[in-house]
Amino acid sequence: MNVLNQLTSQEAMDLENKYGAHNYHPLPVVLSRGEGVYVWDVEGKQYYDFLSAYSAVNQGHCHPKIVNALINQAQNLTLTSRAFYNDVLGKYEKFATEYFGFNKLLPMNTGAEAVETAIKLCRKWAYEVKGINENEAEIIVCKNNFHGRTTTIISFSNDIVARKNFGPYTKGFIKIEYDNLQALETVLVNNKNVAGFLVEPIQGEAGVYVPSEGYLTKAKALCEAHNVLFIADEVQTGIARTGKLLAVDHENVKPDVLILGKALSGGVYPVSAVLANDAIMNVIKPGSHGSTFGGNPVAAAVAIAALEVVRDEDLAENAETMGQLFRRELNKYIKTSNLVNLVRGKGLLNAIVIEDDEESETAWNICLALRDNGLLAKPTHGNIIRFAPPLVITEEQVLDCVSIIVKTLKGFEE
Ligand code: IF1
Repeated sequence: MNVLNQLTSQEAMDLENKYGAHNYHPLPVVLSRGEGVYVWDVEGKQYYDFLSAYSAVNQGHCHPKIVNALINQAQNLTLTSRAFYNDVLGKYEKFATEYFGFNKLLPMNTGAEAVETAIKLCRKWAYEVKGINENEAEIIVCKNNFHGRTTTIISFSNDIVARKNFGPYTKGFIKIEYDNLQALETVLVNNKNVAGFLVEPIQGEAGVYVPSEGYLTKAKALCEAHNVLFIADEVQTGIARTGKLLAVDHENVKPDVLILGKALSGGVYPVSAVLANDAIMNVIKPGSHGSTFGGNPVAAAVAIAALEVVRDEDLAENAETMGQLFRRELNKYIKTSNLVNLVRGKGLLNAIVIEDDEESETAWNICLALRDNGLLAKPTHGNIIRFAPPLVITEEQVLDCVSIIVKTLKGFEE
């Protein structure tokens, strides 16, 4: 078979199963094109994308402005490494630091790399500025967190599948309950070696857990009172996903360290970043951190375009409005349903909780039926389905999708 021949869905799945590591269990659908809120499979069937590549495609699939930025830069200069300067990185760093309100940006590629970078930055600041004894820094994290899949990050995960048999694990992390200020304060009061608090403003993978109103504000205040860095992982919740540019903006909380990824590039290229002010970022000196592709000209050009699209197309406002419409319309069904308990979320990061246990197949089976009805979504657990369409979705499309979702769910009602 000539690999350039058009594959059938089954042929494509067979190739992945035979030649690819089995580190995922994808929904059985083979996509070959994306545009805006739509994707098409190899047989030409159209779907609404309600996952958005885990919130990396907030600007819509293959946004022309972002793709053109990729093409134009790629025809001039793709990669110099940071051994030399290039004529795009500084422009991007200036644009992005002003866009988010920080002095400096450290460019990386994946979300996990940016989280790792933030951990290193926090530790180095703790030793060289706060004065914690070397190798004794602790970072507070939340149970049911998801921050990526590197060895250090899974060391503080409580997801058995994500961490089993990957030890020995990295030390220096203290786990507390999410959305529990007393738990945070207790650790801060009793442990003088705390360097930072790493938190998702909304826990995405855990099932779109939105913390209590004021949690982020009070957590930040507790961190300030104890000279501990508040580190916001906005890889999934950032870039307008929750109805504000950042999820922390719902409470006007300014993190000491901001972690971005995914939609920072509109899903066109791996781009992530860590932002902080000079008092923190200046502990990083030449040679103390780096990456071959981090800050490359293509990433910089794509990220500028992706952020301009968010601003120019008012995507945060649209996410807020369309998210309210989505939850309002879905709740009309939920209040009559004996299958779905609730819908929760902010902006266009939402999830439904189904009356079933975490290990059940119900959510998976519902996603298979949604696929047959022209909408793609993925469960986060056996009883939770995340719904996160691109932020360019229109009112008409939201209403169409709610009707698809309701029709599908009714097929599973007792
Ligand atoms: C997978 C989850 C989502 C993230 C937050 C850092 C990262 C992620 C808050 C790391 C990445 C992705 C990873 C992907 C599935 C997806 C995911 F299900 F894993 F948890 F979105 F919820 N911080 N999340 O959500 O960024 O290194 O992947 O670029 O690993 O299966 P990355």
